[in-house]
Amino acid sequence: MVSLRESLGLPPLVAPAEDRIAPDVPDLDNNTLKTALVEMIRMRRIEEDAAKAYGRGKISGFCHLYIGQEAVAEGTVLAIRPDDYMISAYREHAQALAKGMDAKGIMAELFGKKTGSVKGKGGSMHLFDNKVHFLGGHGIVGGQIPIAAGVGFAIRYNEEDRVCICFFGDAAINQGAFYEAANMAVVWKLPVIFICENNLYGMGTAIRRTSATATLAQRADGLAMPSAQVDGQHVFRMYEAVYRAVQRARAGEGPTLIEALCYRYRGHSMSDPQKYRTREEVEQAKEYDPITGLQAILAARGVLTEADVESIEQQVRLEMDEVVQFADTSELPPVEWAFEDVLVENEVNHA
Ligand SMILES: Cc1ncc(C[n+]2csc(CCOP(=O)(O)OP(=O)(O)O)c2C)c(N)n1
Ligand SMILES: [Mg+2]
Repeated sequence: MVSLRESLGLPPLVAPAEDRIAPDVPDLDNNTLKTALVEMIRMRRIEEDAAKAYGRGKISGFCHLYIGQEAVAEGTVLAIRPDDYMISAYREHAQALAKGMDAKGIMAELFGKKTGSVKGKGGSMHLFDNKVHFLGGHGIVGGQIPIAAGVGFAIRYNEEDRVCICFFGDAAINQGAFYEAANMAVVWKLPVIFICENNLYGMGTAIRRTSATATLAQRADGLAMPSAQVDGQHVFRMYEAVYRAVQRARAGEGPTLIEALCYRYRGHSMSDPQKYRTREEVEQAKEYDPITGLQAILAARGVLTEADVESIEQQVRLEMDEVVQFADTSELPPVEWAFEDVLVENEVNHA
């Protein structure tokens, strides 16, 4: 039987002991990689806890989980600076955490509490924190893409050397907004890195039914934009691709499109019967889990034992228990807050 990886045209995985970062990209030391592993475990646990809280009726409305796609966010963060921008769609909790947003603020926002990152008024799809340059959380498919081009324009206008990372899904690349914004980004050489997370489905529709091109990376060809299709389940491959794109962007050479092949283990949102795929397919995708993949590399290098992993798991569990407790015991925002922060002049800081 053809494996999921083969069907995607991905090269075979390198043995963990031999797995290295490409020579043209700065290597990452073992401590950085250990921290990356901790961050990926935090991403997964906060999402698992969000799922549990959703089940207990603590979170209302939509809630889209990122479980399985952690290497895309972490590989990206490893290749950028804290002052770079990041903007995303509604599957953004883990990306917000990776960018440095406070876990308590994220969970409290999901719970709709006043201590949430946007005071409980945005919810799951609208996480935002200017302090760490995370610009949302957008519910309209593709809506964040032109905003990213605008951020890129502002960076150039202000003569800064920052970049803007723009995440969006495989379905979002079919939005006209992508082509309009991407074209301007190429013409004006804007420092935007477009990262299309191809998790193979847009809600319940498989990518093979909606794309005539073999890859989504090749959509950039008609725009004269450099592009690459990468293994988004592997933190090294993501880091390399984003690093190269960031180098180009900071050098004033303009945007790149990165197609990150990945897979979401959970449904599109919390209420998804998943009739469009088989259990076997999901199980196959899990064989290349991004977290166990990095763990295996660190173990093969002798820098991480099973006991270390257990202790990381335990620490993250304690952290997330506290995070959920914080969200649960926080108060709801008062009704009057609904009329505040609507316009910029109106902004009220309740911190
Ligand atoms: C403009 C617009 N059309 C339709 C929707 C409904 N919708 C929400 S998510 C989604 C699928 C998007 O899939 P993809 O871009 O692949 O991202 P993923 O959910 O896989 O992360 C659709 C059609 C929407 N939110 N906005
Ligand atoms: Mg998708």
